[in-house]
Amino acid sequence: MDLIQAFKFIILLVLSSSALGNETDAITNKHPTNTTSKQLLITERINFIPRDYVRFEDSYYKYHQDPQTWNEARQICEAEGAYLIIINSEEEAQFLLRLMNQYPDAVIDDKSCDKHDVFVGFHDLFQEGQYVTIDGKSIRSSGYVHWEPDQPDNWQGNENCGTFSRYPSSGLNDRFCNCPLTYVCEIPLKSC
Ligand SMILES: [Ca+2]
Ligand SMILES: [Ca+2]
Repeated sequence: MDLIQAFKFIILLVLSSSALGNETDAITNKHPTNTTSKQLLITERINFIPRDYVRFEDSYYKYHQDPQTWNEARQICEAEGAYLIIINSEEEAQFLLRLMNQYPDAVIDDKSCDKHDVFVGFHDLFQEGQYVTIDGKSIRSSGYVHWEPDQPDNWQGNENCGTFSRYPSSGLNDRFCNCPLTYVCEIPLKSC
């Protein structure tokens, strides 16, 4: 090995050592030794969040642009380890509004019955007029019951599935379950 080759070898050694150090730091940051078991569970849970979910406070959310019936939307959310969004506060409703506004009419499939509405996780399928969330609680106990004007109206005696509208005013509505709409799935960190 001549002098130039020896010099290149030393440079390579230094670079390799530096790269390994960075990788080790990344692993250490991912699983810090002083992390509590609950924090570690949440960290591991985050690693399993499906693609395209975005975080707001204690949940992750995904806006699905492909319109589906309410029941199909519910099942797709469940298949992703999520549930059809349950709105629990005005803040969460405002976040949902901002999320929906990122998807203008032009990017939503024309099969949507209303490009201003998304399906959310409540219904009155069990008893007319008794609105419950998909986890079986009364909508009042969810913490957010802000209906659009003149809603719910059970239009044509057959509106039983929950929506949230972004236009003309934001709020809840009851709509036909089988008329396809876009929808939002939610994965709460609290379920860890
Ligand atoms: Ca109804
Ligand atoms: Ca209605």
